[in-house]
Amino acid sequence: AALPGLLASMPKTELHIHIEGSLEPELIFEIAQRNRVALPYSDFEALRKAYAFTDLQSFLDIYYSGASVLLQEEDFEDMALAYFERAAAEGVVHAEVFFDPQTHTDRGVPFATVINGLTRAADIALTEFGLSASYILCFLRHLSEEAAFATLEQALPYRSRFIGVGLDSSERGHPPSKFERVFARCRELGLHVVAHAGEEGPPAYIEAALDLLKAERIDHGVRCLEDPALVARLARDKVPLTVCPLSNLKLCVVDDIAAHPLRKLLDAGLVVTINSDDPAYFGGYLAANYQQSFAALGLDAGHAWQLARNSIDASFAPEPRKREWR
Ligand code: ES4
Ligand code: ZN
Repeated sequence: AALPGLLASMPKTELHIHIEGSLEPELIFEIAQRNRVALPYSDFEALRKAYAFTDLQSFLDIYYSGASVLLQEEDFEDMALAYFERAAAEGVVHAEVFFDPQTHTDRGVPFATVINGLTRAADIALTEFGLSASYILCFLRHLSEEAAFATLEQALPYRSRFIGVGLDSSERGHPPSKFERVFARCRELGLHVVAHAGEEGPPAYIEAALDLLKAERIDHGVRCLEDPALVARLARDKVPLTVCPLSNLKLCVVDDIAAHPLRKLLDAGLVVTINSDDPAYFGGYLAANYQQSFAALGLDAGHAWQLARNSIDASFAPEPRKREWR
């Protein structure tokens, strides 16, 4: 009975959140108005009604159009600060936050504008909410490796403002092999490496993310269950999976939250974490992801402590900080 309270209050990290996916319809309209950007919806309620997705691509189309209102440093700051405030209220002590610079630089927004706004929000989150935040720069995999290299070049003057790189956007048809060289360069620069794999794509993309990109965590990864040898490898090597139950439901990766493989992944001995992915689009923040999964799958307080512990262990935070949270 006390489980929902525990899930919302236990100290935990969030390791799979796209900051552009935290942009609520109300804030999209507020920013659109002040930037005089026209939107193809009459108001925020009409926009929210359009959030009915059939697969990853149907979501990405509307996600990129929502992000098109972001023009000024303050827009990025307001977006991230709103997320940090909600996350801190749900027991999040540390967040490793994805951002998609190409979504903005391809519209003419300078990389500096994006990273300056995000950095200011993270600084405020630490002082106001005690939440430490780091950023992970994601390359859009539907774009070319050349475009990823150009983005890395633009980001290098701000190397100290992000801790790693990731790979997101349309998975099918865009295997990790496409980005092998740019990720090798990122590793030389001392950046952490993660990658979305096995959300819609096959288990072979998870293997490729590990073998070719040297990914330290796999984002989603739920389709690993189709390959028992891969599951054994992920368990043996303690490769964390950043699983996003409500995302998988809304993007029709699973038909029903009760059919979500979270429990199977845990029972297989994997380092599973729960995350919100794009909470403004998928109907809930981190606590809702925990609560709905726990209710549907019959998980208990033991699972809760294990998942919170995994989220701390799987983070890139310094070991002394981790000890404070455990
Ligand atoms: C994403 Cl759910 C998901 N998958 C891949 N790329 C993404 N970008 C934002 N959300
Ligand atoms: Zn994601």
